[in-house]
Amino acid sequence: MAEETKEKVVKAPKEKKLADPVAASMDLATQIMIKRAQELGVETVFDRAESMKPCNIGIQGTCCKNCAMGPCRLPLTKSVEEGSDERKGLCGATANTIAARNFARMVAAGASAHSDHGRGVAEVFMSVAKKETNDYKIKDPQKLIAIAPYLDVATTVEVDGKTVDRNLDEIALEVAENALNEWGKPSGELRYLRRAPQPLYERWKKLGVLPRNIDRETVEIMHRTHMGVDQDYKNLVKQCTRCALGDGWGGSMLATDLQDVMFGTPYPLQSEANLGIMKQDHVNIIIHGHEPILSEMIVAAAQSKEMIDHAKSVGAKGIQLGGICCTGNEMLQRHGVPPAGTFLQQELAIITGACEAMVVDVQCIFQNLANVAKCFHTKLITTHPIAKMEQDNVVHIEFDEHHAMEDAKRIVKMAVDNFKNRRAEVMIPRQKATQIAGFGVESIKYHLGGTFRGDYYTLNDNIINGRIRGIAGVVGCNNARTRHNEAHITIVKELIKNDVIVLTTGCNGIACAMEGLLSPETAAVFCGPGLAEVCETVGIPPVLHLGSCVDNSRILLAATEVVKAGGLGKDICDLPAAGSAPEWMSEKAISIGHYFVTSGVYTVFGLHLPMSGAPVFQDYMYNELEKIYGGMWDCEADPIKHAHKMIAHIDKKRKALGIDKARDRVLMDMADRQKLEAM
Ligand code: BF8
Repeated sequence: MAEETKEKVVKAPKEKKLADPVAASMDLATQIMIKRAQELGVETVFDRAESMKPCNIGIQGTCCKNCAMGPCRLPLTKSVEEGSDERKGLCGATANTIAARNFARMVAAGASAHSDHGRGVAEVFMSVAKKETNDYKIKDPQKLIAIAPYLDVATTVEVDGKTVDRNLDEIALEVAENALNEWGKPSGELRYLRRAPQPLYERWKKLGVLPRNIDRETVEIMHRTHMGVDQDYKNLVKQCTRCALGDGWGGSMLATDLQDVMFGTPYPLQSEANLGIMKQDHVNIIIHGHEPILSEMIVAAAQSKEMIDHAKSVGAKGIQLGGICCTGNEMLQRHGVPPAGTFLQQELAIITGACEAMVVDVQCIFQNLANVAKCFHTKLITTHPIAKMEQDNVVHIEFDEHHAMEDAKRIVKMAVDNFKNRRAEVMIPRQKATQIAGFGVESIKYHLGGTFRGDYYTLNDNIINGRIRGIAGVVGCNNARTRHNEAHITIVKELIKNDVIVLTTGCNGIACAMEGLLSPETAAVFCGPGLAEVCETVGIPPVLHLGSCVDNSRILLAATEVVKAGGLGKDICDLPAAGSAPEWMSEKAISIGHYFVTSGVYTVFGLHLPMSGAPVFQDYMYNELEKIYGGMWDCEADPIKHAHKMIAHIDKKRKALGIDKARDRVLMDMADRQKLEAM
């Protein structure tokens, strides 16, 4: 090629496509900030989603890169669709094996993220039990006593023939030891599995899928998916089950419980949500990530007189904290700190020009935050030894439970000192909504329980009489491949319109809050008549926010309580219930989905699932699993169809329970009633 032509090629870069703000998000604040970013020439995930398209074979789940003879790519072909599948990798691996291996590795990564978070919490809890730290304490001794028996820790002792309460410090130490053991004990099975309904536990036992310890199951997935090991997709799925159950009923559940013991069990409180929570005249600190070990201390430091006085001394009116992702949910449910947005809004919080510091720990953190922060005065602070960033404008302040308050104050002070350095014109969108959050197994018991007839009696009674058609768990991420929040909101609205009560966590919870669906007033506007009546009587929103993604364990336990309260079958798979992750993107969502499915829940994901390239494997996941576990996977990108698949499943379960007639009565309109009266 002539030199001149070469020059031309280099000098003519393709113009970058920009996102259309309205097509990218249904949320007005987000649209405003995408536009603002584009005016300032700051690139965001929404723009990148325009210029880079996903790999068509990866999406199908049939690209194998587990050895250096590959990557071997096995896209769907016409002959496969016609029933003849000759596709093989170099080693002979079939599309089913490849898709199952890829799926298994996603489960392992997702379960590891939740469970390593849980381990970190358990380690801090051990420091508390050993009294090695003054910064963290046991805030909820009642919860400690409630969970101790599930970890085989006695709460009473016999003294002189009398039963007396055991010393709380002793209980804490033993709980810490037994909890930490769950990650690596050499024999036995996870203790928390016995919290599941008895028939479910027995089914897992019979199938040989009881997790032995949390870490072992992820290591075994990595072994089995190594080149030349497990080549039977059904056997791989079995190991996925062990690993995912070790997440839901293990690492995640332990994280939730020990966080509640140390930081307090959430109870309903009022707050707000969306970027409009940031304040022009305040020092704004955004905490992003997942572990409340960090955010608990930052909340305490930011509320200290010392730091508030310091903020005033630099000309600010105070300190405004806001959360992104699940740290946002953790701070919300225990302190009422408002989330500034979901996963897809993380860059936008900095683009307001009013973010003095963004403090991050682990999971769901864009590396591009560093590039965005460079365009503003924002200090981007990493805090976790396992999650650093390579860019040189990122500050690393390692957070350690032994001097947690000192670290937190250092971080808050850095943010306050940065207030005077604001460069760009501040532009905070006004949009924010009021929300009631902080629900959990305990508070549902309080609001929807009955004193005399069983803990979840009122809830069960209203499901049986048909005012509430069923229960949906709608959870999970945003994904830049689909319009931000649209599927979340459409599905949730369709469910409550059809009298299905929704339990939410993660970014779905934040999306619902931003849209105003987490307020009791919503019931009259969006719910069907039965659900509206219950919500108005009890004074709850139709969408109950149960916290972060590790708190999906609260949904498992809430479902177990519903089973225990009676009248709706003997197992989770008997309940008129379904799960959904409308805009999933994370490997954690796959682990969550699989522990829901294998706990008996029909679970529908939005967008696509990486198994469409292996139809036999996909059929096993979508259809055969129901015969084994009572729950199965499904995928539906259209949000209305997605909601109606869930409702159809709920109706199927109502019919099997013989309560479908009750539902018919509730659905009678005025004309039907008049007809009855005339008879
Ligand atoms: O763990 S919902 S985008 S923030 S992964 Fe991440 Fe998904 Fe949000 Fe919380 Ni969960």
